[in-house]
Amino acid sequence: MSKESVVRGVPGVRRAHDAPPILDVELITLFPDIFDSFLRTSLLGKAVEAGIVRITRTNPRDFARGRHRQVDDSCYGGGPGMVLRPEPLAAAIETVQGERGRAHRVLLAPSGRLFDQATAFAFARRGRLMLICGRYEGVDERIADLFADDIVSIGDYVLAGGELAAAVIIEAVARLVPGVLGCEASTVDESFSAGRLEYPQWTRPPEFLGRSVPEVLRSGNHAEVATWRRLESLRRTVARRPDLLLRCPLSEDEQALLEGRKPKRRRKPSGPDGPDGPR
Ligand code: 6GU
Repeated sequence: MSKESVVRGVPGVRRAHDAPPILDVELITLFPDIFDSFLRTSLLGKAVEAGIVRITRTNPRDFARGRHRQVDDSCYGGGPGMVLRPEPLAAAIETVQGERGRAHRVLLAPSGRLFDQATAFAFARRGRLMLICGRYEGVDERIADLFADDIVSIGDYVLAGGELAAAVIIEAVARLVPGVLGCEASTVDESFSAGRLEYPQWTRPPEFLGRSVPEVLRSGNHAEVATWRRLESLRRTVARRPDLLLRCPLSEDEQALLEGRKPKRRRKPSGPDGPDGPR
């Protein structure tokens, strides 16, 4: 039997010390140093140290030929800026796959489909990901054609390269992996998971710069707190992200809640939060 160890900083999670990572990310990047402090810090740093998450960085420049190890070149057809040549990227991708196996290969580019929470969940289920970071004005299209299973952007703005986008994706995906967050319930309630923004939150002190924590949150009435939070979450979504409502329209209950009407009666819940549970 293999030895077990308590994962440091992650209460209740025990795994064999030689267990494979649950999330295995291959980063293909010309600037591996960008990720140094990011990968060492906070819960992600702990998960990497504990072996729950493995991030391996590979630099295509190490596969470039010639005295100057040139990875970019001018663009066919003319135009500004440089384009990443396909050979060093292809060699990096194939070497990684030869050594550690096939991965779901994601090319990071502003021309990709938008990364969202659903994609984060899908990537978390994949287990093994390759994030290919573009740079300069772009990547030779044959890399997208021949090597990318997916092309993803993190938003409608242009970054100088895919590295920060890769960091965003790693953080969003890693925190969905069991044992990384330390509190699994927190991925359920939060913004986007149900097509709604998260409700506002407060902590101590109860009064700060003349602003008080809403009374209902200090009442101890769990049912009222839950209803209040649902309403605030809806109000926020309507005010800040009406686009989310197009994809995920208001239910009859939500409509009623927003208009201050009583929702249609549903079956009373049973269990600890039901009418017979603790007050
Ligand atoms: Cl993935 N790459 C670059 N260069 N810019 C971006 C992006 C990716 N996502 C949004 N902007």
